[in-house]
Amino acid sequence: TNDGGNEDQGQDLELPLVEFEEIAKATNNFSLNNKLGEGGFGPVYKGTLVDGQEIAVKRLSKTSNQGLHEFKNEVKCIAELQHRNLVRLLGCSIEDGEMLLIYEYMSNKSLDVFIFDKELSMSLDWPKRYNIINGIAKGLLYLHQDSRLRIIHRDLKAGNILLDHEMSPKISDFGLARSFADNESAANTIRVVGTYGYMAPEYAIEGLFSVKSDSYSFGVLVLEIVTGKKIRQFYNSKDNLNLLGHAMLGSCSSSEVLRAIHIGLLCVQPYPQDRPNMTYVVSMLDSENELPK
Ligand code: ACK
Repeated sequence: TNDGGNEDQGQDLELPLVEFEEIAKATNNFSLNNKLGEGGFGPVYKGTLVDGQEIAVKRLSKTSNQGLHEFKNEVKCIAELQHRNLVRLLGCSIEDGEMLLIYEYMSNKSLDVFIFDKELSMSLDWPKRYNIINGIAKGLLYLHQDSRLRIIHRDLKAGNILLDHEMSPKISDFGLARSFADNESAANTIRVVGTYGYMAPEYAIEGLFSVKSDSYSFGVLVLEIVTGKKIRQFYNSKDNLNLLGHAMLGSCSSSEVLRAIHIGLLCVQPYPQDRPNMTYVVSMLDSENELPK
């Protein structure tokens, strides 16, 4: 294993090709017959390994330098990650300038499809929704907390949450993720990447990202999962969000729903210092107790 030392974001990465040699070989045999859609880097295909395992393959278009940097960043981050709520990277290969990332296949696609499709959303009952919120929180806590990684996702959204056959959520798409050093709690960037509507105000406006900017995106996501409404479109309209929040709080009785709405509203507060971190969120979600005042 490599213990990394100081993370240098710009530094070149040695791709873990050795461990993945076999998979890289096997990728010669998969059929890239069906395209699943366009991801952050380029097209995503469904494939099958020689042993029959279904996979999702992200292909990086050769032309984009920026894409190359993000590709390397994603590999670097993901190669080290193992958690039940993160999409597993199975391997990668670079051949003739073409780069492929091979992931486990998530048969139920993305949460974005599920929540906003009229028929599919009916199958998402409240226990499933709560389980999804819980899983996303745990995956995000792992990213933030793992002492080797300390990763800020920066593009958490319904489209980046994939569902497996049991409807367990897994966070995907780490191309925009950044590690941060031990003594750092926030960092600045001039290249703001992510998705408007899910972006914390300080990140959208000043490029300031931290675990608390991920908390904000998580809050938007939670409110979307609970309400089935595109909360991202209420962006920049704090009054609307508050009104909506109060309407939601007034209209439900289950204590778990109330807890989720409460957490969502805490997370979308305008100032990062007022938002809870993921440790707090996970403990609230797990707690049987009354909501704090
Ligand atoms: O919402 P979707 O069906 O789920 O469409 C997008 C598309 O590829 C572009 O990102 C799908 N996708 C991405 N990764 C995977 C995966 N590991 N398993 C299944 N589908 C995936 C995503």
